[in-house]
Amino acid sequence: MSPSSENPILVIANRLPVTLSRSSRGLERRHSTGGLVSALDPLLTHRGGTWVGWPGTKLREGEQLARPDDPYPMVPVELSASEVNRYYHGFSNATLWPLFHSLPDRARFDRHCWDSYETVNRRFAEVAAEWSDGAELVWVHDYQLLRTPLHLRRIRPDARIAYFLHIPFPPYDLFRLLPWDRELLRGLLAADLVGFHVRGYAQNFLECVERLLAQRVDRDSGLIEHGERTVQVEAFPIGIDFRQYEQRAMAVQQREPRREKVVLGVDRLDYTKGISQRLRAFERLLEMHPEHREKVVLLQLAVPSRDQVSEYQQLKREIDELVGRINGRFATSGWSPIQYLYRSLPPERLSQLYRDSDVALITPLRDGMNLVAKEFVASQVDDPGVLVLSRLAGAAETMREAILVNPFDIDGTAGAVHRALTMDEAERRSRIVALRRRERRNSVDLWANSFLAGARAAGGKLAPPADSEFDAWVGEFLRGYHLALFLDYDGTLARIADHPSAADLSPGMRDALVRCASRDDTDVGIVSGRSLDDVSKMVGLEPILYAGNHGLEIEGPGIRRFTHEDLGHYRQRLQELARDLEETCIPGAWVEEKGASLTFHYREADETQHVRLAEEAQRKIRAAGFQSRQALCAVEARPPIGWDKGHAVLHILRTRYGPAWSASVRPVYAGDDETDEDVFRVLSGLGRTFRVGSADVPTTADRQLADVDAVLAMLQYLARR
Ligand code: ADQ
Repeated sequence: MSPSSENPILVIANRLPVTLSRSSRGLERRHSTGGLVSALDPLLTHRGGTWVGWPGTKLREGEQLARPDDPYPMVPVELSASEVNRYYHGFSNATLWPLFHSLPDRARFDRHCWDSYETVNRRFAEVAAEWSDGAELVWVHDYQLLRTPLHLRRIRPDARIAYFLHIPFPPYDLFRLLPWDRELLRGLLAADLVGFHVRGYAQNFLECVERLLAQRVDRDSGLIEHGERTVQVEAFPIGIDFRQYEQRAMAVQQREPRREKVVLGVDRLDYTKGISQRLRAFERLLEMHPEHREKVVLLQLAVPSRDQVSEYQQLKREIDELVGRINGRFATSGWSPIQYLYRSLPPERLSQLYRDSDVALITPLRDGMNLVAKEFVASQVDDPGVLVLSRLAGAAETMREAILVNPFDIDGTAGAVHRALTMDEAERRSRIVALRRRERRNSVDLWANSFLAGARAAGGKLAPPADSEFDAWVGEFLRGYHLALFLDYDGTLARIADHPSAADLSPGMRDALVRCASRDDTDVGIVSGRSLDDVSKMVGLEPILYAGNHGLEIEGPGIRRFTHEDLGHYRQRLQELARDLEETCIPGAWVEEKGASLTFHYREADETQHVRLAEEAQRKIRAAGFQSRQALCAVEARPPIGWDKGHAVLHILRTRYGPAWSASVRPVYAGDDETDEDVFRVLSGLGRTFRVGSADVPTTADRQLADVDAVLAMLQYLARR
C-alpha cells in the first residue's frame, strides 16, 4: 500500500484527499479538489505518510474508506450531524472564516459551537496520536484545527508538530474580538513551527501572542518563548503545480477567434471573494467607457460552496439579481455583458478559459493567498493576458507586476480594467514574463519542501531577557516608587527537585536576592506553600520577609509575626489527617506536615499506583473537612480558611506600608503555579506580575518568564537598576 519511507509525515486536515457521499447508487468516493489536496497529495505519495481527516459523510457498519491501491493510508475522523453543524458550519465557517478575513460583522459567537470545535479538535488529535509513531513530523492544516496541536502535544509531548494556516491571520484589533482568543493562540503555540502565507499574517500573529499572552517575541527572527519551549513563526507563500497548468494550457484547443474581449473571474462562491463588488466595477466600466460596450464580456465562474448555509444562499441570490440587472441594463440583441456560470469545471476547460482570456479580474476583499491568480499566469502560453489583482490577497505581496486594485474602490477597479483592456502588447508581455518566472520558481513543491526544512530546523532559542526588556516592563513603573518584591520559592527561585529538601537556591540567585534586599528602595518577601520554618531555612537570609503555608504564617522585618486566627482550630485536626494519610502511604509515598497545612507526596512511588494514591488522598482530605489541591505528584491539604497568597500579599502591603500603600509602593510578584494566580489577580493593575514556566495553561499574570534563569536575570536587573 504505502511506499516505504524512513521519514514519513502525518498530515491532519479537516478534509481527506477523497470525499465520500451517499446517493441512490450507494457510497461514492471521489477525489477532493482544492489547493491543499493538490499540494499535499503528491508529497505523501512520494515520501510516504498518512492523512487524517473527515471523509465528508458517516461510514456505516462494514463500509470501508480505504482501497487496496491507495498510495498511502487515509484515516477517517467521524463527525456527528450536530458536530458538522457546530464545529464545521458553525465555529469554523461562521466565526473564524469571516473574522480571519477581517469581516467581523459577519462573525457569530456561540459557546455551543466553541465547545463542539474543542471536542472535535481533540478527537482529531487523539486519532492522529494513534498513527504518529515513527512519523518525522505531524503537519496540521488550517483554521478548522487551531486547537489540535495543543491536544496532540498533551498526548505526545515529544512529537515534532508543525502547523500551516491557509487563510489570513487577522490584526490584533480584530482577533481580540473572539471570546476564545487566548485559547486559540495557546492551541497553535503547542507546535514547533507555525507557518503563514505571507509575512504580514505572521507579524499579526506575533503581535497577538505578545499582547494577549504576554510572551516574549522576537519579531525579526519570528521566535516566541512559550514557557520552556520555543516556537518558530515563518512565512511560506504557497505556489501551484506550474508545469501542470502550463502543459495543460499548451495542450488545449485554440479558441475560435471571438468578437469580444474576455474578462475572467473564477472563484468559489464566497462573500470574501468580492464577486458583487466586481460585478459593480464592471458595470461602472461600461458607464465610464461606453467604447467597451459590445466589445467586452465578463465571464464569471463560481463554484458552489457551503451551499446549505443561509448566508451563502443569500449571496447567490444577490449575485443572480446583480447579473440580471446589469445584463438587462446594457444587453443588446447580439451581446450580453456578463456570462455567469454557477458550477465547477473540468481542469481542461478551466485551462482553456485561463489561456484565452484577455484579463483575469481577481478581486477578493481578503484572501490568504489566491491560487486562481497563479493558475491564470501559468496558463498564459499564447497572447499574454493581464492580471488585475486585489491588493488584499496574499498573492499581491509577491505578484507585483499585476495591476493591483482596492476591491472596495469600484471606480478604481473599473479604471484598472480599462487600463488592462487597452494595454499594448509590449507591456503585457513584460509583465507576464516576470510573473511567470516567479511562479515557475516558487511552485508548490518548493513550498512543501521549504516548509518541511523549516520544521526540521525549528529549535532556535531566544537570548535570555536583556535589561532593556525588563526596563520596558517595569522600568518606568518603578521610577520614583518603593519596590515591594515578592517571590514564590519552588519553581521560581529554585528548580523543582525530586525531593523538596533538595531544591536549593543557587549561589547566583542567593547573591541577587541579597543585593536586591540591601537596596534602600527595595523590600523582598518570599511567599511559599512550604511551612514558614522550612522556607526561611531554605533561603536563610536575614533582611527578607517570609510567608509560609500559602501566607497563613508571616514573619519578617517591618511586620509583626502573623498567624491566621483560625489556624489554631485546625492544627489538631490536621495532625489526625496526617496519621490517616500515613496509612495510605506505600514505599515512595510520604506525608509532609507543615504545621498549618500538609502535603501528601507520591512522586517516587510505583507509577501504576499514582492515580489510586491521588484519589484516595483527595477523598481523605475532603472527608476531614480540608481543601484538597492537586500539585505535581502531590496532593495538598489546606484548612478551609478564605485566605490565600493573594490575601497574604495584600496583608503585608497594608500592615507594612499603611492603607495608602499604593501611593508610594509598587509591588512586583513572580510565581510558577496555580496558587500564585491568586496574587496575580489581586495585583492586577496595582503591580507587575510574572508567571514562570509552562505557558500552556491560562494565566492572569502580566507577563511570562521561561524559567528560573529568567527570574535570576530579572533579580539582577532589579539589583542594579
Ligand atoms: P480557496 O479559498 O479555495 O483556498 P483559491 O486559492 O483561489 O481559494 O483556490 C481555489 C481553487 O478552486 C483553485 O485551484 C481554482 O482553480 C479552483 N476553482 C475555482 N473556480 C473553479 C471552477 N469554476 N471550476 C473548477 N475549479 C475552480 C484557500 C484560501 C486561499 C489559499 C488556498 C491555498 O482561501 O487564499 O490560496 O487555500 O492555501
